[in-house]
Amino acid sequence: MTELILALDVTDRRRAYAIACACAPHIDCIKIGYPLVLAAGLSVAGDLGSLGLPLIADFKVADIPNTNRLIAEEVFSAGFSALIAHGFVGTDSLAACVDVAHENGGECYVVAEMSHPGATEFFHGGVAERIAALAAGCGADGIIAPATRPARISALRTLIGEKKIYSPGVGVQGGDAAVVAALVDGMIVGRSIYEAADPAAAAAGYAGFRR
Ligand code: OMP
Repeated sequence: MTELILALDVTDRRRAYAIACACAPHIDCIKIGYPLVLAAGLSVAGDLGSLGLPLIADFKVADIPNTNRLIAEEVFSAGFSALIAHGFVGTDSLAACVDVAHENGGECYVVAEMSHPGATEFFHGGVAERIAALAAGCGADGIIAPATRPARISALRTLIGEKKIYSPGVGVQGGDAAVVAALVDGMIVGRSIYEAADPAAAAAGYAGFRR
């Protein structure tokens, strides 16, 4: 089934928890990253973890293998179930994240191609394809691919076998949920839910696209 992943990029801890609680019945997973963790501290993972949903750490980790390992260990010690890493840093760095994830019973997702307009400045000419192949070769659990370019999702799908695709860019960035839901394993939606007048209703609306 296509999952609905809430990207909870708010910077107030109580607001984050309130939105997560309201949306919880309609979502499959919560993703947080620098905005909330820098504002509220890593312990916010404990608050959100109490809801019983998988929790993704979107730190787009991109460092040398030893530093990646140290970051990933902190992430999984804090209670996250998955980590997002960059692949352009190379096999050894990515493998460090994948290894720590799996040592902890967690998952690692690799950014293959980003969703914003500027991403095309560097993610072209086969770069995304190479990163997707690297992710599969390293044993990562899936890739991140852009909801804003559905054709690219389909192209990258051919390179990763049974690995999952999580896709951001639905809603505010222009991605069409009806189109994307048919192509991916998880839709990542942020502002279109958490900035809505009624986040729970918005989440329920996106949940309706799950297949
Ligand atoms: P909204 O644009 O508000 O729906 O949020 C999208 C979420 O997905 C944010 O948390 C972004 O940081 C994240 N994201 C992208 O938007 N584009 C990408 O290429 C990759 C990510 C990501 O790794 O989650």
